[in-house]
Amino acid sequence: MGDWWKDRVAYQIYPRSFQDSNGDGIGDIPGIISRLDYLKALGAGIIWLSPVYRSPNEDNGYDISDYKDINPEFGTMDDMKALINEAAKRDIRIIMDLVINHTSTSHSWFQQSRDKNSPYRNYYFWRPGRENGPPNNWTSFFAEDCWEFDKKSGEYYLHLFAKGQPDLDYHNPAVIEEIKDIMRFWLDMGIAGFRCDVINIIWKSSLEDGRKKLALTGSEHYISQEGMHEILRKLRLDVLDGYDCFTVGETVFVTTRTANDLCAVERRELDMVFSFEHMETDQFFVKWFPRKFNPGRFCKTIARWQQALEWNANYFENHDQPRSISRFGNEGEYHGASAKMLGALLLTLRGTPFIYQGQEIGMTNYKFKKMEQIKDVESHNLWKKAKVMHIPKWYRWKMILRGCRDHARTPVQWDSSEFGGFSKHMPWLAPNGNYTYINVETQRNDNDSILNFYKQMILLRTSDDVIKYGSFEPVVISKRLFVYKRKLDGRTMTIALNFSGRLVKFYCAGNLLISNYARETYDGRLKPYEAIVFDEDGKAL
Ligand code: ISL
Ligand code: CA
Repeated sequence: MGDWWKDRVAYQIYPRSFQDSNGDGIGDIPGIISRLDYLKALGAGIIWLSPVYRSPNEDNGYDISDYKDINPEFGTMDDMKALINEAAKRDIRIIMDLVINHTSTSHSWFQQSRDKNSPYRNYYFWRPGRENGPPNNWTSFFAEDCWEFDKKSGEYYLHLFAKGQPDLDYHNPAVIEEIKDIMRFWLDMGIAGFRCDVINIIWKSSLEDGRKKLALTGSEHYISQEGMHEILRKLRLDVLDGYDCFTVGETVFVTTRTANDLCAVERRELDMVFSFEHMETDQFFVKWFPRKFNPGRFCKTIARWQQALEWNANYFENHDQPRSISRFGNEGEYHGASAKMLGALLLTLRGTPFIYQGQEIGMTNYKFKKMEQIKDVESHNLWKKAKVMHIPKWYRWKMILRGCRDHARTPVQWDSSEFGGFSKHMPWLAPNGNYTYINVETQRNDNDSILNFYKQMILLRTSDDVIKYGSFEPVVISKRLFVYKRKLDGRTMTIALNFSGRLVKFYCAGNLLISNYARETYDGRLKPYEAIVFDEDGKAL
C-alpha cells in the first residue's frame, strides 16, 4: 500500500452540474459514466465526487437525509456501483464527500430526535432558550442565526450552516459509531477515501457565548479543538486503516500549525487538508468584501504553505469558490494564457493537485444580473442579512458577485450546442453564455488549447518525479513574478510564472521544457501570463 494518492491528479465533480443523461436538466451518475473516457484522456487518476446521497437539497446535497442511499435525481445505487466499476476499469479511484458535521433535518435521526425521550435526542444539540432568545450568541456560516426553535421539541437545535443542516453532537459515542458504519459501507463498496466536509469544526468544546465578531461569533469554541483530533484518530484506527484509502479534510480557518497536526503521518489523522489562506488573499475579513488581487500576496501565502507542510492538497477552485481565472488570471484578453499559467502553477506545486470541473477549459464566472438568477442558499441569506444591516444595494450586489458560489456551479460546457451539451433541457442553473466558444469540443481539436495544455502538464506531473516529489524552494515572489525550484536527487526544475499582462525579465540558465506559448527558445523575457518549466539539467522529456 503505497501513497498512490501522491502520484495522481484529482478531479472534482459537482454532479448536479457535470453531465445530464436523461434530459431533466440535472447532472447525474450515468452522465458521469459517459464522461469517464474524457477524464481518463485528461489524465485524472482520482475523482472527488461531491455528495450524491439522498438529500432535500437545501444546500445541494450537503444536507444528507440518508447516507446509504443515492439521490434519485442522480440515479440509483446500481448506477453508483457501475460508476465505481467503470472508473476502476480506467484506473480512476473515487473518493466521496463525507459530510458529518451535520445531517439534513429530514434525516430520520433528526426527525426522531425531535422527541425529547428519543434515543436520538443526544445525536444533536437540543437546548432550551434563554430570556426568549436562543441558547447562545453564536452566528452561522450562512449569514443567519444558528439556533432554530422547534415547536414540537420546545427547544432550539444548533445549525452552523443552513436551517436544514442540524449539527451532530460528537460528545455522544453513538454518533461516532454511526459514522464509522457509514464509512465502512462505502469503503466496502470500493470507494478509495473521503473528502471530509468542514471536518475541523465537528467538536464543540463548549456552548458558551462567543466573543462578538463581524462573522462567526462563537467559532473559538469549535474551530480545530482537541476533541476533533481525537475523533479523527478513532476513525483512522477503527476504520480507515483497514482499507487502501486516503482522506483530505476541508478545514476552515486552519493555520499551518493545525494543518501539520492534522496531516503529520505519525499522528494518524488525515492525509492532507484543503486550506483557505491563499483563497482569502483577495478579500477583507470575509469573502463578501472584495480586495484587489495581489499576486505577491497570493504567491507568498502559497509558498509559506508549501514550505510548512510535508505534503498537502492544492486547489484554486471548487464548488464554493468563484472561478480562478476570473479572480487570479485575466478572463478577457489573456483568457487562454492566464488559464494555462494557473494550471501550470497548480500542477507543479508539491502536493496532490485538485482540478475542479471546467477549470481545465478556463470556465469563467457568470455575469449575474439579478438575485433571481442565483439559487445558492448562502447568497440568498447574505443578501437578506446585508439588507437588514442597511448595506446599500449597489454594494450588496458587489458582495454577491464576489462571493456567490453559483459562479462555479453553472453547467460544464461540453460543446457549442444548446445548453452547452450539458443537457437537452434547460439546466437547473443557466449555463454561462460563453459556452459557444469556451467548451471541451472546440478545445479538444485545438493543439494550443487550455485543455491540451492541461493534458500536457498532467503528463509531466505524473511522469516526472522532480515535479511530483521534489522539494519546493521559492526564488522570486514579486507583484508580477512567481519563480520556484523543485529539486530531487540532484535534479532541478525551475518554474517561472508571469502574473501580469506585461513582458517580465527573468534570467534562467535552464532549458525550456514547456511554455504555455508556442516557442522553441527563451529570450530572457516572460510573455504576458507566460508559464515556463525549465529543466536545469538540460534533459529533454
Ligand atoms: O462557501 C464558503 C465560503 O467560500 C464556506 O463558508 C463554506 O461554507 C465552507 O467552506 C464549508 O463548505 C462545505 O460545507 C458546507 C457546504 O455548503 C459547502 O458546499 C461545503 O464545501 C456545509 O456542508
Ligand atoms: Ca438528469
